[in-house]
Amino acid sequence: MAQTLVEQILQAHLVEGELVPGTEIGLRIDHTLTQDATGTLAYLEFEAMGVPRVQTEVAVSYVDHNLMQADFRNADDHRFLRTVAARYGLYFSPPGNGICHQVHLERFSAPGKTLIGSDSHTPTAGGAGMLAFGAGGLDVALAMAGQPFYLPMPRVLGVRLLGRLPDWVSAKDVILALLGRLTVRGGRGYILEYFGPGVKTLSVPERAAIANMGAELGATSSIFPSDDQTRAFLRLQGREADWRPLKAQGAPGYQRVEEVNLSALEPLVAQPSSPDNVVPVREAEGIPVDQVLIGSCANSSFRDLMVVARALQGKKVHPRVSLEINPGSRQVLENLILAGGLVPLLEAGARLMPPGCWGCIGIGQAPATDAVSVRTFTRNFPGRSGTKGDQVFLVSPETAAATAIYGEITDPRRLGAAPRIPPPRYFVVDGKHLVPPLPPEEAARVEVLRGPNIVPFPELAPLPDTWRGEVWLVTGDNVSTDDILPAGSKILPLRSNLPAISEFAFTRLDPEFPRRVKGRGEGAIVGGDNYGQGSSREHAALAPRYLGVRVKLVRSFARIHLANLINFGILPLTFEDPADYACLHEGQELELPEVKARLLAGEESLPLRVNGREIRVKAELTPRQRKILALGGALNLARGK
Ligand code: MIC
Ligand code: SF4
Repeated sequence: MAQTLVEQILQAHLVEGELVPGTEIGLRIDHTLTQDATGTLAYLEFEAMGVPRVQTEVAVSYVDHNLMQADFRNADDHRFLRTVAARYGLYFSPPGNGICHQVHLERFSAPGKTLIGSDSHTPTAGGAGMLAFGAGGLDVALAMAGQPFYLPMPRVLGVRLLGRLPDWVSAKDVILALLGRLTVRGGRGYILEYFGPGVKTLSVPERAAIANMGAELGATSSIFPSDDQTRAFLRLQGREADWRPLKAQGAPGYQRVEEVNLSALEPLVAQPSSPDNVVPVREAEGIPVDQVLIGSCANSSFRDLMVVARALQGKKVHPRVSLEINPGSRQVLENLILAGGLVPLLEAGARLMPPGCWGCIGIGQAPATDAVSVRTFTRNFPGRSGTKGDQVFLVSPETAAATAIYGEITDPRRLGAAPRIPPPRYFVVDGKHLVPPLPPEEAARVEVLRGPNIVPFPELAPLPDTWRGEVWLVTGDNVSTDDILPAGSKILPLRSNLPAISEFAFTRLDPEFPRRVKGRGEGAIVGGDNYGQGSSREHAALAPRYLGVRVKLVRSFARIHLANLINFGILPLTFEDPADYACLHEGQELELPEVKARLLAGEESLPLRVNGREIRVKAELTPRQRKILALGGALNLARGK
């Protein structure tokens, strides 16, 4: 029978529903991952469920996002995560081990398995044939508790790869080409399945870089077949036993096909301030640059850092430029050193950070005022770097290296012969700093250590029969979760302290928002298309809910944020007539008459009174989601309230 690779894996993990696009399916989850910034809340939620031990084959708690430990709060979070892992049967990856997606790819990825992670770039593991999804922390907590992961059955977009990448063009350029073509909304509702003769020319780390930034397309996931390249990668990792071949069967019916001729690609750049604002590097050449950052879960593999090392060998970084290297993992760093890649980087003038996310999420590395920053990272949403009015360009490691040398955006093809990076003769496999799960009897004796910054999960009130509130904010299109609840070094230490972090909700759009709405009952946010794109942080749902936001009325939602809103009892509504968006203004009185009963009765079209006038809004929700919303949140359902 003809079947896509995606359908095969979904079929093998299906516990509820049918593989009909648009309907809700429930999947058995094999692996989970969390990172520190989303993990603290995820484990508070897991604890609230009262399950004695994680139920998945593999569950890993990574510490990679906020490594600054500027005061006790961050260090308390790390200690909490370490003791929670020991108590509940998880692996723990301590600070310095590396970025969750890179380490998971190296040490745990397994073709054909499912993974959910409380980070939007979890689909990175699709580079090794895993079906991996980004999700809110509560969904990850539920999966750890043995519950299915629910999602709308995606469509499958086949991406046929032809040819072979030319010199100085790399995986990042493939995904930037797709972003330029499809935009940050173009992948919504789809899993991207790569196929065709070009696939075998790409190594697993290259495939992972492409799968990683499928998140920027808004895609549900991305996946590559498992073939000889996958086997070679797992062999290098000492895990060949985890390999199995996997590909689409027969002539599968992709709901849509895009073709990318790798041979015809050239170096590309995403200009400020959206990952889909893509042009050829040659069109941006000559822009003076102050900072070049190399790293992130998209581009910090051994291959990527070696390319930069070889390109910089015997050269010097331009005096205006601060070049900084954030390796993806300890293993990457060790192999870089062994292969002779580190000294050329340091000699050229690069600054080395320990493995981790760092400036990608605004932990240090903020650019100067009006400075141009060129990064191999994933996202360049406005202000995400930590500097207001920032100008962040996203590029491949090759383009970043050329730019660091010339001090202006430079097409790497100017550097002459392209470096060849053969697989290393000696490859260090470093798993010894991953703390394995404790046996159950020992785990039961572990005390979970909480500092004063770790505040228990709040009680969330159920939905009233009729809801009344006010429009508190009207926003535009493509609002990201970085706009809703920013990250950065000031706010990240508050991820386990909801009352404190809620003081920052929407402050990027309106600095007065929290002060203005507090104590005024409940309210609504109005938005445009692709509302809530970007990060999976559930704080972007929970913090507004804490302030009283109960309704979000938008043109369309991004997938993970929509799931998070439902999990925390925020009604996600869309306009029946999109023109009504223009009639909504801050301060208007809203009423959703008998909303609870209507929701529970399955009504898809609801009346909404705006200052007494009635419009119709859509509630496209499954029975499970309606129940959660009526109860005020998914945890209330899980606790059997
Ligand atoms: C991101 O890249 O935006 C993050 C920081 O990794 C987030 C998670 C978070 O906000 O903690 C993500 O991608 O989900
Ligand atoms: Fe970390 Fe950046 Fe990757 Fe998010 S996108 S996981 S912040 S490296």
